[in-house]
Amino acid sequence: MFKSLKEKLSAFKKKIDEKFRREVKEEVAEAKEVVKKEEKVEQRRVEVKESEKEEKPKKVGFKDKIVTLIKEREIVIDEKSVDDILEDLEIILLESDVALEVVEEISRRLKERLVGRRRKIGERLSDIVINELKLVILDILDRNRFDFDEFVESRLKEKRPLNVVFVGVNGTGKTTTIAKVAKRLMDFGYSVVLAAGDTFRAGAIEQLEEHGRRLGVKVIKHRQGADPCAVIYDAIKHAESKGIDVVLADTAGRMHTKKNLIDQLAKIKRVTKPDLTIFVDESIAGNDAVERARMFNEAVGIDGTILTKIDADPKGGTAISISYVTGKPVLFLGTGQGYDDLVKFDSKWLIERIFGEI
Ligand SMILES: Nc1nc2c(ncn2[C@@H]2O[C@H](COP(=O)(O)OP(=O)(O)OP(=O)(O)O)[C@@H](O)[C@H]2O)c(=O)[nH]1
Ligand SMILES: [Mg+2]
Repeated sequence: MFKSLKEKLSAFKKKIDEKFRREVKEEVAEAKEVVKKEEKVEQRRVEVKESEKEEKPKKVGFKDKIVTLIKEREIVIDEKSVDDILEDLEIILLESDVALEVVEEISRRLKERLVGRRRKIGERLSDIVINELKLVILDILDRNRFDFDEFVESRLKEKRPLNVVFVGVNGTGKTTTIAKVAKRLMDFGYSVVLAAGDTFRAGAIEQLEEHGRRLGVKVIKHRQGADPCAVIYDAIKHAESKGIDVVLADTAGRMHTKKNLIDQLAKIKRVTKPDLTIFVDESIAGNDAVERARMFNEAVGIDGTILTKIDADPKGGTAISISYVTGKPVLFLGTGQGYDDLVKFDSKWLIERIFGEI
């Protein structure tokens, strides 16, 4: 997970350290000069005092003096150093599929936090930069907080089934994610029914039925080619009559550029009035996924995103960017093909995965 981003950040940190080592050497040389001058002055004082037969003052060692002087010395982080650092960082972030507007935001905020900041000479500049970077990204990730579990719990107090519709382009993991979410809800004690709303792709209904069979969940289906609105509507009626808590509705994958297919989604929303419309996309798609999320949100309106295939993503930029760009929260991350490979979105978890070994 995020292998290439981690490697790049490690190299970035090393580069700052090298620059910092040169700086420290210069500082140490300067400190030595200062101490030497002091020593000379003191030597003269001692000679005078000795001639006056006074008690000889206790002498502090040359080395101790340098250590103290260096430790107490502070350096102000200047704009030029920050600009150099940010130039490298921006390239890394862009190469890692962080969306341009997010790169700019990270850079701007980091600059604000670093320029003019004082650091003790013993403090590593690279540690300061990485720590501040973590805080900035954490803040960006936390902009659109949403707790799926709390939402489900509070909405179910209304005593009608919760309707959750999953949308997105082809092959990104919608159907698998529906099965994972179903499993998770059942683990929490809720009852679930699945709606086979992908009536378009051959084999899609059977695929959902197979998940239903494995998980022990009922699937409401019509034949291939039927109106998905009718399928989802039926699933809601079924849930109402049987007292089932949650309807999870599959839909056919569609490109955000196909107007007639996007219009069909708008119709599904109008007719079935979902409590949540969740956009599913794969982390490995990078800026494409972010762009698709933006366009689905503009065209049909989404309440949040689930990013799949995080386990196979070396870059991480999609996860960093998608919520900022859409203004909608990330609800879950898909971390594998198994039913339990679903992690509730947690900014700290993500930061730990990105920066853990750096
Ligand atoms: N590694 C990994 N693979 C995943 C993840 N989620 C889904 N997949 C795999 O992605 C492939 C496509 O998943 P589907 O659930 O069929 O995707 P879909 O969006 O429903 O596809 P269409 O119905 O064709 O639009 C399958 O092989 C899944 O096992 C994930 O989090 N990690
Ligand atoms: Mg599917």
